[in-house]
Amino acid sequence: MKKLVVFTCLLLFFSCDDGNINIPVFSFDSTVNTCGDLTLFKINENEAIALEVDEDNTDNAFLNQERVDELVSVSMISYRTFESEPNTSYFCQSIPPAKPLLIDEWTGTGNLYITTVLTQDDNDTVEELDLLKDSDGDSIPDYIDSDDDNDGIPTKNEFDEDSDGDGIDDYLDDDDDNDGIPTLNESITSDIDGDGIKDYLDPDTKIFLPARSLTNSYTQTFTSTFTIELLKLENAKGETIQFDTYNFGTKTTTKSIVTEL
Ligand SMILES: [Ca+2]
Ligand SMILES: [Ca+2]
Ligand SMILES: [Ca+2]
Ligand SMILES: [Ca+2]
Repeated sequence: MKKLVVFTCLLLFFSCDDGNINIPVFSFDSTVNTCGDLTLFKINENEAIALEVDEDNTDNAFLNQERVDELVSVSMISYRTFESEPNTSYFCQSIPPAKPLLIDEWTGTGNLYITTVLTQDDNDTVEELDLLKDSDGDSIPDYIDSDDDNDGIPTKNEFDEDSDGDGIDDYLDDDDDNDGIPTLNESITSDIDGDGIKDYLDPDTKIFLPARSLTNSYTQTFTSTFTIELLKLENAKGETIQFDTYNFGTKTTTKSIVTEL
């Protein structure tokens, strides 16, 4: 992990007043890991950078909210080099483990800004670009409606079929066999006349049942981008690492929303 000081000078952000320092690579990919409540960290071989956000993140509440370039208070920023690569649980322990051996540590300050973007999708395989379209009129737009015709059969299970040939695909057809009884009120499991066709797809079978219960499910994805302005880190020897703007990286969290209708 030793690098020549000339190299560090080329990187511009290290101080160059020491001819024999353990110069780190300071090269991380963009994926931010999290631990506890709320440590953000990245590990690249024998180096790691971590910071502690001074916020409550119980149930991912902090990560799961939209924000634009919001300044967030930070209680710790630390950059460490090790004798060997630490595992991902390293920063998840209140007392740092003895191994791998810490070679050096830079701590300091910076202004952390977070932008979190929310995207939502029902993952029903239908491309639903019109965010206002609500095919079944249940006030849930198609792109987050897992059952676009409210017939009790998820869109992903009846996509791109037109069982009764009426020109309406099953996922938008609330009477899939065109027998006048809504699919929601026919059995989707029984084949009462034994002809190999389930009742809800069999126009010969007309048995009106109480409506099956409806649930809606979709996924919320929160993508947080972390940027540190005026990052300044210093080790015990007074060597510094500085960035005007350091792109700390991104963290994606997902949340499943399930609603009984
Ligand atoms: Ca809808
Ligand atoms: Ca459906
Ligand atoms: Ca149809
Ligand atoms: Ca029917």
